[in-house]
Amino acid sequence: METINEILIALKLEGSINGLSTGLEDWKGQGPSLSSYSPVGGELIGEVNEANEEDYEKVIATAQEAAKVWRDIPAPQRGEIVRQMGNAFRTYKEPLGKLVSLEMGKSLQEGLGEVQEMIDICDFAVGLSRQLYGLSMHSERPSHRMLEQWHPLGVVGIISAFNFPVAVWSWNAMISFACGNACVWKPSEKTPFSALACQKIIKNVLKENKVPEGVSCLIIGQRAIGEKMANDSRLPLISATGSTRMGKAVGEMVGKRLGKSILELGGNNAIIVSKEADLKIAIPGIVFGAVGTAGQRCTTTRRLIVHEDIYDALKEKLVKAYGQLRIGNPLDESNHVGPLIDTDAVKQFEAAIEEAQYQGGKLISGGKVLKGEGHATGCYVTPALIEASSSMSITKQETFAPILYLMKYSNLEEAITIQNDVPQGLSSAIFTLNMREAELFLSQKGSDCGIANVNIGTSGAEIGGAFGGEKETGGGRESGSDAWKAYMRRQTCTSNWSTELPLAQGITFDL
Ligand code: UN1
Repeated sequence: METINEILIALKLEGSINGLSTGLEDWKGQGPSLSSYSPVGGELIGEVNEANEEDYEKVIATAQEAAKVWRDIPAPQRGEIVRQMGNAFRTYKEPLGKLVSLEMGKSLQEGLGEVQEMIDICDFAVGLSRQLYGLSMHSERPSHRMLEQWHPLGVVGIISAFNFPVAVWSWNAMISFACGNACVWKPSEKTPFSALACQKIIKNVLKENKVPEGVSCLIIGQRAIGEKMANDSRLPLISATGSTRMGKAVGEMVGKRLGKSILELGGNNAIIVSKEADLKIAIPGIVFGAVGTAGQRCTTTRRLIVHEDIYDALKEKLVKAYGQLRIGNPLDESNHVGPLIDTDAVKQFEAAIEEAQYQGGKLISGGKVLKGEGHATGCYVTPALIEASSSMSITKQETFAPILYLMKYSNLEEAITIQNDVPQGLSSAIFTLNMREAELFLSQKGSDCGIANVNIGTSGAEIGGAFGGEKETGGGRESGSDAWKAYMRRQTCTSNWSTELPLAQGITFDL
């Protein structure tokens, strides 16, 4: 296996990484030093300086200047530059995917998948750059033309989480670039090097195209930097991904200054398994949804609502599947589950399992912290299966770890009620071959989530759809479909080419 240095060399980051890459050539952060350790084997990935107050001001000013140049470049030409960014991600897919795996702890397949998601959103944004359509309307006044058009917002602030260190930023940034905005990105302080790698790749493309590098700015720091961004009216839009607690704070700060926000927050996603499900596809869908990324996706399957007639059989199959899971170094492709991000996350995993048992749940598989060779960081756990009831309050909380609560239902309406009866509303799924059940689940009486799947698990959404959820998930939409509209401002234009000045609503005003 390659060492960290070899990966960084492949990314051409070695030697140049010890500085904050902000869009200002060779400028370094002047704040305290931040060390990034891998949860895989505890190795130090590198150290980087956080931004201080002065750095923050420089970054915002640089982005503002760059935004003025960028917005004047025709959208399809901006799209061409985004196309080149996609190609650069293709070139660096392997080392970047490995760095993501190493720094965040997800499996190599998922690290590579994350980079693929970045490539895909670049392709989407290229097409979008020729499709930023507005409508035209018929004016009620003669010889008047009415239309709406979309303009860039300026500088967009992106706050991203550790669990998708690069892909979620790219959903926002690539769409935002096509829309004509500059971006300031605050990545998670737990994964700064994955962000630095992306920034370096992007900067090179901007440089080659002779456009200001400040179109893509990075700012590394802790919560205080995120708060500064949320309160900063020079950032008309803040797109934030993370916990509901964080999102409520950001939403409040942005709301106070009447800014715009896109919030993509916690999920508590359930799969309903009907007695008419094809278990051959349901089992891998459930297991991948629950243990993929070690249960640290916002789309992770956290609750399983199973028809009583098949409950025992399904439970047996799941216990067997969980027993076969290999937990260890995520860069070793024979392992299914890597580490949690840090030992704090492990403590939360243990506390939730203890609480679930206290509330009457029964642990039927996993739930242990692994120690010893290959698991020395203390971040590796065996995914937990817990028999539970929907009335247990712990099942209504998002614990960012691989814990799956199993529950029984007797009719589909009841299952849908259980599925919706949580504060979060991100993703949901049903496994059934019964068309009436599937349609009820997708109807207005069905799932109340932003994502509703049939015969597919809750995680692994494609970039072409709008991504996000309702209730405490925050209501924002990112990525595909018409999510781009949130990154632009709409302008309604009415133009009079007559020789009169008729007023709307038939009002007369004679002088
Ligand atoms: C997240 O966990 O914040 O749908 C994003 C999925 C991925 C994205 C997850 N495409 O699971």
